[in-house]
Amino acid sequence: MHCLTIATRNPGKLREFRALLGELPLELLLADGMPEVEETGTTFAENALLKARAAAVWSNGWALGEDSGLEVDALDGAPGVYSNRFAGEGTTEAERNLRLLELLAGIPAERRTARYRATICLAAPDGRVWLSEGACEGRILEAPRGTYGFGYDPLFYVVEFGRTMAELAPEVKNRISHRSRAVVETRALLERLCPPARMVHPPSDE
Ligand code: ITT
Repeated sequence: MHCLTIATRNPGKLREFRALLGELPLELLLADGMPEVEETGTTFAENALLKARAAAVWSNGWALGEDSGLEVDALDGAPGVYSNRFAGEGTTEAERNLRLLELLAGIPAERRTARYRATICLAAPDGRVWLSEGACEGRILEAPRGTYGFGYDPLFYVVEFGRTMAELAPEVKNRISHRSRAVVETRALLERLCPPARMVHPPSDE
């Protein structure tokens, strides 16, 4: 394997995958021009599988799909797999954050517990798939803070750091996030599938 197609239209995710997988001897490709995959699954795993398989078929190569979202305990786990659409199709990140704040209005800090979840699917051109999962615990603040990251990061407070995910430098987010936890297994698998090319030294004249 030399190339891996990343099946995402989300630039924030893509940036993170580039950082998380950047050290592998692998060319990461965009699924540019691939028809949009309808996310009909009801779990992160089902949707990750749909995206990865579609990209493996489209590129006739190896592909990675990821589905992720925010689970808020006071909302019985919503928005979950609907994190990108729960305020309506085509809404902006700011509108979704506002909607989340409206839904949580009046709920005290200790009941605003939440977690990010991510499931990554690696798909081979021959139809084999591998799934891995990661989660990251936090709380939803009452107002956004910070400018790094994307999506719900300005509202997602990481207790151990006393900051929102959007206040943490990207390197820190990439050590603790749901995506970075899910990618550990995927990266180990990719390392086995594409070991670094061995350095071959030409015979020396001396
Ligand atoms: P692709 O399907 O093209 O990968 P998407 O943004 O539609 O992009 P999902 O369907 O997996 O991806 O939706 C995930 C949503 O969950 C995402 O749009 C954010 O709103 C939220 N989310 C996931 N991971 C996040 C993160 O690290 N930081 C902030 N929000 C995140």
